[in-house]
Amino acid sequence: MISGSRLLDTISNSGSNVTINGDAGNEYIHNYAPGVSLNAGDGNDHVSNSSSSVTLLGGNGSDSISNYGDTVLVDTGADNDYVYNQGDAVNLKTGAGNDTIKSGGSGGNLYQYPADDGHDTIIGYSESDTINRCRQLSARYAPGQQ
Ligand SMILES: [Ca+2]
Ligand SMILES: [Ca+2]
Repeated sequence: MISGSRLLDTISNSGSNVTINGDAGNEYIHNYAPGVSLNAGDGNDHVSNSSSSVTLLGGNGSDSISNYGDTVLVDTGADNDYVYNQGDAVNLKTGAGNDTIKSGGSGGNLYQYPADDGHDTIIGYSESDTINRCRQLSARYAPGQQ
């Protein structure tokens, strides 16, 4: 278990199968190892991941999440979040707030938008992606970068 303090922190992890918990402050959290569960907690956090089989939770606050790993679960949590995804087979779930997802990679992603919780935007939607419950969705069907 790796935990941040209430001040601005930078956490870099290269250990597999660990849990990383940010605290109430604004953190920069970088993960380079597989099997990691990462929760940024409250605050406006910057999260990046480059490994597979990882869970990324933004928590409260306006978070910026960059994912380059495959088979990853991203849950933005509350508030207005930004996700940049280059991974494949990624499960992207947006919470309350107006979220923006910019996605590339070759696809196979699942976008989950709980209804009535804000106005979300996808950029880079791919033909092999799936969208669930897109009631508030404004999707621009621009081709994803390969
Ligand atoms: Ca935090
Ligand atoms: Ca959030």
